[in-house]
Amino acid sequence: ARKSAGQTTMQMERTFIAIKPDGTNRGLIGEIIARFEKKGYKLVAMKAVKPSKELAETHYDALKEKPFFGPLVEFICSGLVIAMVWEGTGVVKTGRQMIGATNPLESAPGTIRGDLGIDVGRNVIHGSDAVETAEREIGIWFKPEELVDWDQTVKQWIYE
Ligand code: IDP
Repeated sequence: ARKSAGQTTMQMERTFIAIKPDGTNRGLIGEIIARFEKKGYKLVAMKAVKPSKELAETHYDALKEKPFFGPLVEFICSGLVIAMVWEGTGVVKTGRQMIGATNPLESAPGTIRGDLGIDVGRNVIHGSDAVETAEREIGIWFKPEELVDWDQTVKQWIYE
């Protein structure tokens, strides 16, 4: 937990963010990373992967009864995924707000999905929905030693 003036309850936390194969194919990697960077969040890990079926199925385990599970897993495994861990105050919830609603047609303009997508099955990006989910997903995609311990030296200009 981080304490600063006027901000005593928000947590320094981590979230798992992944740019899906539609996002990487469409050349949106830089645009998406830029949004998290400019916000002030700290990049803790990043890698380019073409996920195995096992990895995709484990990641989306909670959705295995859904009719779209098969196509979803196939889609995630179909190309390049940029897997990332971002850190900062409230990054799980704020990251979800920056990403927008699951269906891009219902995502507000200004959000990543609202600005960059149309179909729910091609919604460009994944972001963890809770702190516990984030911990689980980070553990699925990254080894502990892949999480980089570094000092974001501008933090005094981001946090009061
Ligand atoms: P989230 O990604 O916004 O957290 P979830 O409900 O966890 O949304 O669904 C995971 C992913 O499954 C979505 O991002 C989307 O790619 C896909 N998905 C969700 N609902 C549908 C659907 O009705 N049809 C096709 N794909 C879907």
